[in-house]
Amino acid sequence: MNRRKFIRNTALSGLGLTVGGSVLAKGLEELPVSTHSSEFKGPLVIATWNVPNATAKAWEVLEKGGSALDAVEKGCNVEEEDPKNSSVGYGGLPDREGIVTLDACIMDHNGNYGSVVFLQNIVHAISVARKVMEETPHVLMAGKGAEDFAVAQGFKRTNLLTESSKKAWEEWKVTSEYKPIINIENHDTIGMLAIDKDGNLAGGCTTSGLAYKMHGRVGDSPIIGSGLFLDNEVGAATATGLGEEVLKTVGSFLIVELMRHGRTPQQACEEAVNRIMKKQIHRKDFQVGFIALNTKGEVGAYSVHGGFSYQIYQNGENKNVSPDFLSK
Ligand code: SD4
Repeated sequence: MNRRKFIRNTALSGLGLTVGGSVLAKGLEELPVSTHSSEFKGPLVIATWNVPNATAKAWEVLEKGGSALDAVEKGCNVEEEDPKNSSVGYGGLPDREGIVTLDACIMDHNGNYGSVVFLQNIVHAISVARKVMEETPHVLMAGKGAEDFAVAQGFKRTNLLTESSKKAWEEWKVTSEYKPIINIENHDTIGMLAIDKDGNLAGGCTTSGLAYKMHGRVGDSPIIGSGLFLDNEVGAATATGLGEEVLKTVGSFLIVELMRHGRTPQQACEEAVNRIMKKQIHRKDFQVGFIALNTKGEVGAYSVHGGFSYQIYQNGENKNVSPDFLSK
């Protein structure tokens, strides 16, 4: 039994959740690695927005034969520590009280998931989410508890509010007008999906959420099925944009299920955007964008408005693509 399984078994017993040694042990066995056909276009990584440094980092892992899970974590870490990315990690724009709160999640090919919401003072939220997944019996931790857990796991406390985010917030306070930003050019919430040489999928999503949100607000990004979902037998999807709309339609789960029923990643992304906009015919002032990947390594992307882009690193080439969109 490895350390992770040991900790998890111990913790589950502590919670009185042991359901009989053999059943539990069996339930925690790794699932078989998926096989893939000659049509396979991987390994590859895709990410929301114009994030060449993040996909390059993820590709470095994939190229050496590393796992999709390590690739998405390392790739997302690049944006989390970049003070110029004002939607993620260090330098992320704060809420209306001037406090930076982070949401992040990660998912592996066995369907394991870990998430942190309303996390403060820790740069690498996605790495804390991975620790939740691998070192605890839980899947989602919030706020102060998540922060204390991160510190106990060796993460350093850091003030995430940079001078430039503070200045932007102070300027915003002059009007305090709250309206969703359509696109933050070049950088935004990072949702990343990867498939490794073994055909295994992983995904991660990390964000400081909507700028000037209400204190305590949590978006779609850390919520399984909304900001991120994958099924190793089908594919993966992730979202960016106005989280409330993605949450209401469970967008990423919807895309994976549509792919399960035969849609291409592109068709599935389009249907998810259409599903949102069908209920929002009078409201076109917000952006939502999805990207998706299937087990063959085919990709798709679609958004409500133009201006959305995604980054893809495949066959040694790192490029930014502007996908089609609904509102023309
Ligand atoms: C949220 N979906 O918190 C995130 C924000 C985002 O592009 O993706 N912005 O609602």
